Amino acid sequence: MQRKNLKLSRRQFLKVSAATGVFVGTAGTASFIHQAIATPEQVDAQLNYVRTTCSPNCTGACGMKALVEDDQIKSIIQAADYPEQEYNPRGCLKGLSMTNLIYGPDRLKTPLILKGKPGSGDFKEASWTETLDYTAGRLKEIADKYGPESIGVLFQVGGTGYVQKGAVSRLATLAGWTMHHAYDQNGDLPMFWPMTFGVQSEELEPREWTNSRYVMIFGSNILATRIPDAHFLLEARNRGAKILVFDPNFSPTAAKADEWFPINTSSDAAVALGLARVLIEEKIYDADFIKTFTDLPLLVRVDNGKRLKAQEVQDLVKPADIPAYRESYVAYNGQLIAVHPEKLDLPTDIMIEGIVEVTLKTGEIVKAKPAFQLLKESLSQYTTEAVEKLAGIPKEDLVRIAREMVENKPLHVIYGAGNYQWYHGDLKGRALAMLPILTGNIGKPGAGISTYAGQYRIRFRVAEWWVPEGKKQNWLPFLYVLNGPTKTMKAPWPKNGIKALVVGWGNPFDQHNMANKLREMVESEDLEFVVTTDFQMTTSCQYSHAVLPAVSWYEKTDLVATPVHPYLQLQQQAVKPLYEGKPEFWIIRELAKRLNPNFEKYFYPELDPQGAAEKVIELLLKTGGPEVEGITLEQLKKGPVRLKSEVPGSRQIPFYEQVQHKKPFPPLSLPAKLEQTAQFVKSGRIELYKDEDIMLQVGEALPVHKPPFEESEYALNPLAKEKYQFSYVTRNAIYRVHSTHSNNIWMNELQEGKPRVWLSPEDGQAKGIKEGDLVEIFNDRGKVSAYAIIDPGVGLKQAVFEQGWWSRYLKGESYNSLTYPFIKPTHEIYFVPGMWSPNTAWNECLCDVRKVVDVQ
Ligand SMILES: Nc1nc2c(c(=O)[nH]1)N[C@H]1C(S)=C(S)[C@@H](COP(=O)(O)OP(=O)(O)OC[C@H]3O[C@@H](n4cnc5c(=O)[nH]c(N)nc54)[C@H](O)[C@@H]3O)O[C@H]1N2
Ligand SMILES: Nc1nc2c(c(=O)[nH]1)N[C@H]1C(S)=C(S)[C@@H](COP(=O)(O)OP(=O)(O)OC[C@H]3O[C@@H](n4cnc5c(=O)[nH]c(N)nc54)[C@H](O)[C@@H]3O)O[C@H]1N2
Ligand code: SF4
Ligand SMILES: [Mo]
Repeated sequence: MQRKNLKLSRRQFLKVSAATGVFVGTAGTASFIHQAIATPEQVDAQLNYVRTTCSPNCTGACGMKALVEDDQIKSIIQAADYPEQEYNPRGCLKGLSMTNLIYGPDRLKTPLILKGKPGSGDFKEASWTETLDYTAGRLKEIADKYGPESIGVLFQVGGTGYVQKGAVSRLATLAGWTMHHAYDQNGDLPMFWPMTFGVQSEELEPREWTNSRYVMIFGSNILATRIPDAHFLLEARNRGAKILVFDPNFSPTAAKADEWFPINTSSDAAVALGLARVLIEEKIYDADFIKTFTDLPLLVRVDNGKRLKAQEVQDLVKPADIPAYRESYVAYNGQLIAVHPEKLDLPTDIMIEGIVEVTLKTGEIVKAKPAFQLLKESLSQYTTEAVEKLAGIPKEDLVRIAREMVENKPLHVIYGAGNYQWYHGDLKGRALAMLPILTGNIGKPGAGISTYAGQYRIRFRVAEWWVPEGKKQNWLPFLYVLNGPTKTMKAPWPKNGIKALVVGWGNPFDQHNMANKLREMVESEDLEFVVTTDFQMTTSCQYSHAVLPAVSWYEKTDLVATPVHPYLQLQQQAVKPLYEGKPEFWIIRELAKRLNPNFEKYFYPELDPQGAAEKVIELLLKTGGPEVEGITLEQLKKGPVRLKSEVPGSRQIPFYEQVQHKKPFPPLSLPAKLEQTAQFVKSGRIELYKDEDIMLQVGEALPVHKPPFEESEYALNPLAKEKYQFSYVTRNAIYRVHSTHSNNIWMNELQEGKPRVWLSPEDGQAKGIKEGDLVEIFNDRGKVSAYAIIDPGVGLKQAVFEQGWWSRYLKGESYNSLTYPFIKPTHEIYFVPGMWSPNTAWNECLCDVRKVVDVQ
C-alpha cells in the first residue's frame, strides 16, 4: 500500500482507533464508540500504513504494515496482501513487537569510538565525520601493513537486503577485502546438497507441503522456527498426510505429528540407511527413476573404488560434446556404454546389480560393479536389529515406515538445521536424501527433500550491483579464522591472517563458536580493529573499536527475496532514520570515499540514500535475469510479486526441470556459475556414490552412519570421552531470532527473563538437579549458566540450551564459548563460497552439567 500523508484530527483518530480495536485509554463513552464503527475500507483510507517486510535473519520475510503517525510507528500489523490467500497472513509476535527494539533502550543513537578496553562498554560519542575518518584511517593502516585481504567482512544472509548488503559486498570487492560467507559460518550449509545434487540447497515452497502424503521430519522444529508457514503442515495433515517426527527431543512439532520417534542424537543416518535397506531388500524402490536420474547404474572399479571413465575403457570413447566440468562414465547392459552426462537416456535394461570384467585401454582387466550393487552390499550392515541398537527405533517400525513411504506418495523429507549442524551432518543428509531418491520422489509436486535455514539464498542475479565489473572477490570460510588454516584447505588463506573485521547484520561475538576466543583475539590485539554497524548495542558492538549506528528495516529501503515463500518484496521506509542512524548504503559510501576517492563513483554520489536505493533496485530488476524479468519497482510498491520459475505457476519445486524434462543435474545455484557447481556431480546425475580421494580414504564413498564425537571431540582430546558425556544441543528459540530480540521485554516476559537448560529427569536425578535450579553447563573451553527445566521429553545425556542470548543476560558469559570450530576434510574437496565449504557444527559439542548455588 502506498504511504499516505494524512493528518488525522484527534476526533477522527479516536473514531478510527475504536473501529480497529486500537486501545486508547481516554477513548470516550461506549455510545461514542458505537457511533464510530467504520468499514475496513474507511479505516484504511484514514490511516497511514506503510507496507514493508520484516527482515531479521529469519526465513519468514513476513509482509508487515506499519501504522505511522507523526513519523513514529504506532503499531505493526500483518500485511496479508499476498496474491495467494494461502500465504496470508504471515508474522509472529517478534515481528509484531519490533517497536520494542526500534524505540528500545539499547538503540544506538550516535557513532561511538572505543575509549576503554574492548568489551568494557567505555565509548566516547563521536560525530559521523570523526568516526568515519578514524575507521577509514585504521582500515587503511591495516591494509597497508598486512594487505587488504587481511580485512575480513562478516555480514549476514543476502536474502533480506539486496541493496544495502550489496553495498558492503561492492566496497569489499573494490577494496580487496576478504568476505566470509554467512551460510557456512552459521552452520546452515547442508553439505549433502552439493555432494548429492550439485546445488547449494533447495526446498519445496511451504504451499507445496499440502500436496505431500507422507512427511518425515528429521530435527526441524517447524512449529517454532517456521512460524508463518507451520499452518501448511497442519493443513497437509488435515488433507490426510501422515507426519512423522524424528527428534531426540519432544518438540512443539513432534506434538503435532502422527508419530514421534525419539531417536538417539545424531543417529539419523542409521535410520535412513535401515529404511533404504528395506526398500532394496523388498524391491520396492523406483527402478526406473534411479536408472534414469542417478549414478546408481554407473560402474565403479573394485580395485580402487573409482568410477570407470569412458576414456579409460578399451573401445569406448568419451563423447566429444561434453563440457570440461562433466565426465563420461560407463554403464553395462550386455555391452559397455559410454554414458553421456547431459543425456538422461540409459536403456531400461541397464545393469544395476552384479559384477563385470572390463578391459582398459592399457590392456589391464579390472572388475567393476554398478554403484547400486555397492550400495546394496554396504546397506547389508543396517539390518533392522542393528538400526534398533544404533538409533533406538523399534525394528517393526522401520519395516512399516519403509512400506508406508512407498504406499503414500508424494513423500517429503524435511531435514532440519539443528540436525545437520553436527560433524557428520553431510553423511546424515546423504543418507536421508536416499529416501526420496530411491522412491522416485524428486522433482514432483509435494515431493523431495528440503532444508529450511536462514535467508541465505540469492534468488536472482546480483553481480551487477554486488561485484563491480571486472573485479574479483576474495572469500575465506570464517571457521578458518578461529581454527587456523589447515593443510587441506582450498580457500586461499590471507598471508597475514585476518587482522580486522567489518561486521554488519550479525552479532558474531555471541553467535559464533568460540565467541570467547574471538573476544580474546580482540583483547590481545591479534585482531587489531573491529568496526560494527547495528542499530542496537549488542555484545559485538561492545567488542568493537568503532560502532556505526545503522537503522532498522523500518527506516530504509531495500529489496527482499527469501528461500521460503517465493516472493519479491520491498522493504519500504516507514519512518525517517532515528537519532543519527543511517542506512548502510550511506555509511558504505562515506567509508568508500575516505578509503579511496575513486571509489565514490560506484555508489551514486549524486543521489540521497533513498533515491540511490531505488536506482539500485531498478538496476537489479533489469539485470536480475529470468526470475525477476518484467517485474518493476512500481509493481513492487503495490505489493509482493511472485518470483518466476520454470515450474507451472512459478511454483518452487526443486529439480522439476531435471525430472520432467530430463535435463542434467545440477540446475543453476545463484550466484555461482554452472561450471563451479556442476563439477560437484560430474556425471550430470544425482550422485549417491562419491569417488573423490578423501571420500574413499575416510570410508564415505557411500552414505554410512558414523557416531558423533569420534572424529571431532575425542580426536581433539581423548580424555573428553570420560570427562564430558553430555551433548550440548543449542536449538533455536521461539522467543528470538538468534540474538535479535534478546532484549525484547515482551519476549523475555514469556520466558521469565531467564536462560534455561532442558535436562531429562534421569540426568537431573543423577546430577542432583531439580526444576528451577541454577545449573552450569561447562567443558574445558568455557561455561554458561542457566535454570534447569526437567523435561521427560528430553533425550538422555543432553543439555538443551536455546541459542541466542546476549552475554549480558548470561552474567557476561558467552554460551558459544563451549563450541568448537571443527573442520571436516570432506568439506574441503572443493571451495565455492557458501556452496562447498566447511560448515559449522554447533551441536558437535560435549559438556557436563552441575548444580550451582544461586547467589541472586
Ligand atoms: N523463532 C525462530 N525461528 C527461526 C530462527 C530463530 O532463531 N528463531 N532461526 C532461523 C534460522 S537462521 C535457522 S538456521 C532455522 C533453524 O531451525 P531448525 O532447523 O528447526 O533447527 P533447530 O531449532 O536448531 O533444531 C531443530 C531440532 O533439531 C533437533 N536435533 C538436534 N540434534 C538432532 C539430531 O541429531 N537428530 C535429530 N533428528 N534431531 C536433532 C533438536 O532437538 C530440535 O528440536 O530456524 C529459522 N527460524
Ligand atoms: N551455538 C549455536 N550458535 C549458533 C546457532 C546454533 O544453533 N547454536 N545458530 C547459528 C545460526 S543457524 C545462525 S543463522 C547464526 C545467526 O547469528 P547472527 O547472524 O549473528 O544473527 P543475530 O544474532 O540475529 O544478529 C543479527 C544482528 O543484526 C542486527 N541488525 C538487524 N537489522 C539490521 C540492519 O538492518 N542493519 C544492521 N547493520 N544490523 C542489523 C541485529 O540488531 C542483530 O544484532 O547464529 C548461529 N549461532
Ligand atoms: S521474526 Fe520472522 S517469522 Fe516473525 S514476523 Fe519477522 S520475519 Fe516473520
Ligand atoms: Mo541459520
